[in-house]
Amino acid sequence: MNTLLMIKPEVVEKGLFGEIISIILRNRFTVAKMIMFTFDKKQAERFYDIHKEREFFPSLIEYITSGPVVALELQGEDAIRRLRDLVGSTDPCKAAPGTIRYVYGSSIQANAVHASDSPEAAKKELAIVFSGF
Ligand code: FUP
Repeated sequence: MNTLLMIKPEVVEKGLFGEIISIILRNRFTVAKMIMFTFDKKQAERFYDIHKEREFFPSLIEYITSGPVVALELQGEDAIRRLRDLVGSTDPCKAAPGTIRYVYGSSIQANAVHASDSPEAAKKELAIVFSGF
């Protein structure tokens, strides 16, 4: 099953998304698709709808729509689990050294990247990003 890696606005703004793509390629993922775009509010709310009751939801939507993201559909052996391991914990302060969030994350919200956490999430998130629904 393919998975989604999304490089978040603060990394794109700093011009560091190429470094993250290099890490991905060096870890033997294959890029099936890639796109740069800016979420509109509706699309962002659908993407993060499992969090809609959480207190951080409005702030998360404002953040993720604040500028362009770079999204990649990745394929590879055990891609979903391997990518989650490479990305690290949600909170960069708790992420293991060497993980993408440890190196590039600056807060629990601005945590550099998103990676799908299950086959169902990957299917839904890839459809939103690459097919607009
Ligand atoms: P993850 O699967 O590691 O991306 O983490 P979650 O699904 O738990 O959270 C999704 C996003 O919500 C995070 F990337 C950032 C945001 N978030 C907050 O802003 N505050 C929180 O306390 C938890 C998550």
